[in-house]
Amino acid sequence: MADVSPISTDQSDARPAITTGAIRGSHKTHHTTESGLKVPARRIELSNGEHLDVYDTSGAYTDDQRHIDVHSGLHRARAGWADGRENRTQLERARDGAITREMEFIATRENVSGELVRDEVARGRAVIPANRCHPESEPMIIGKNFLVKVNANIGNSAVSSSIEEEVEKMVWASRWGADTIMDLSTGRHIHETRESIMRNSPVPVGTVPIYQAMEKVDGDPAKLTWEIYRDTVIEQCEQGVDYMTVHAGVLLRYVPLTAQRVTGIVSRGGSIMAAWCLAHHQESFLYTHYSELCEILRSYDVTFSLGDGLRPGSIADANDRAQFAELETLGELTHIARDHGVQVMIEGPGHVPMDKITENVRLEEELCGEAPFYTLGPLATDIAPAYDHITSAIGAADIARAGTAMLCYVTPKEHLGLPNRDDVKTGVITYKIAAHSADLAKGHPRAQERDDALSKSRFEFRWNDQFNLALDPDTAQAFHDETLPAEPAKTAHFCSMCGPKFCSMKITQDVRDYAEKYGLTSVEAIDAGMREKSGEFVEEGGRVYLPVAE
Ligand code: IRN
Ligand code: FE2
Repeated sequence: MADVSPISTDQSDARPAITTGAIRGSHKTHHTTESGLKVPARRIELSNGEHLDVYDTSGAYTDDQRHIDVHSGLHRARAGWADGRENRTQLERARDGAITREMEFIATRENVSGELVRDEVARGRAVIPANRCHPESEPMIIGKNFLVKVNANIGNSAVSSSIEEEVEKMVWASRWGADTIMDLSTGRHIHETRESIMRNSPVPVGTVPIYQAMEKVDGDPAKLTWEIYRDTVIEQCEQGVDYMTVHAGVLLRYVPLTAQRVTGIVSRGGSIMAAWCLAHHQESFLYTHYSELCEILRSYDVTFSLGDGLRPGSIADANDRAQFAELETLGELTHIARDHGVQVMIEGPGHVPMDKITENVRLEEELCGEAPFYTLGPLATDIAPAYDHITSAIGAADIARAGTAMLCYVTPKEHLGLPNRDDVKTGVITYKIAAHSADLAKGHPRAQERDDALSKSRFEFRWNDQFNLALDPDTAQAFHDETLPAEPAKTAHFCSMCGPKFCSMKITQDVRDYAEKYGLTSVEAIDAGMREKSGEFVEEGGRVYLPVAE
């Protein structure tokens, strides 16, 4: 359904601005760390006087009714945090035994100890994507022992959308809970689009630099060179990109392994690198210049997201030789990057039937030294174009439960077109469901608080609280109001689904009231009620079928 958006992009004057406000029923609050850092949270106020604070990714955009000037960008909160340690990455600092400010911030945000954060980063089991040139971002962590994260892809293509629209999509995605966004823009104004996104993004931003390098050679992969690619990477590091997809595992000898596949190579970056290797009959320059690339990323503390250029693009191709051969190479590259002090995560599939999902996590952990896994879905079936946010959320929930640290969302437009703002929201909410379901199943200590609060409000017919605690309060209320729009219905002890007489929750509450009245427990109350009924039954002759009154 279409949203009634509190965000509007005002382009009537020369300076484009984004007007935003709090998500309904909630406001921004801050938790303070030991050394005084302010960590944002979203406080949902309940009608019974209680409140619940939830993880908040929306940045300054929900502080209050605000006008954010797209040109001047967000406050550079993280500037100066490195304290003269600009030459050390989070991984190196963690190995030194230091708890950085980013780690301290994250510990409060995730409700864990700073030492746990440091230890997971030092082992390479978690990453903190935080380029020093992106001081506007709020630190977050990606790792299996933390909350499962969600990435939203945005970006224009050669054929549609403007810079403002992309900034608005970024704001919109983080508003609904995207933990990171990736700018996959191609076409013209790629640098300017990214600059606007970087300066206005409260969440880490990822890119795939090979896309921009391709623009520089007019779309002919054979013309790509290491030098063009390297300069593109440096340009993006300077702008503050926090993590980069690098398809360095697509080796020349792996390309023939895809020949018999149903869908060949479906990765954009993977197909570009395969085309380059075949055209030159040489090993990929990403692979041969990998150490140099590590040094560049290290000097900005940009995190590698080693790309799955040979991921399966169909159920038929899942877990095949090409996919796992590339994964072996990604393992080798992980260890090289870590030796350079660079943080690494590993991208994963794709399209995978549910019985083949766990094997992906097991192998990735084994081959890549437990580097955080970051998967695209996977889609658990191929048969539902237009519903691939759902086919992929099924796989995503399963793979996250098995240990995937971050999920790359899929929108309803997957395989069909470029997502608009509504699709972005649908994709993010769908993936928050998958991620949170995994958090519950993994026994994350605080995950269930929100479920309990919502269920309690549902049982007590506090409708507004139920809406406000929902991942998407606006749609929850709109669906309720479709049938019962009047204000008294917000306190009514029924909804239009079952009506007043058949509401199971209403009946359960009647049972409890009866119990209280007669001083019984609920079980006794049901028992007493039953005996009363059976007494009536016997009194009336014990007949199952009563004669029709004449
Ligand atoms: C995530 C996991 N596997 C792939 N991804 C995302 O797909 C990746 O992070 C990036 O956003 C996009 C790259 O697509 P190609 O170039 O591999 O198709
Ligand atoms: Fe696909």
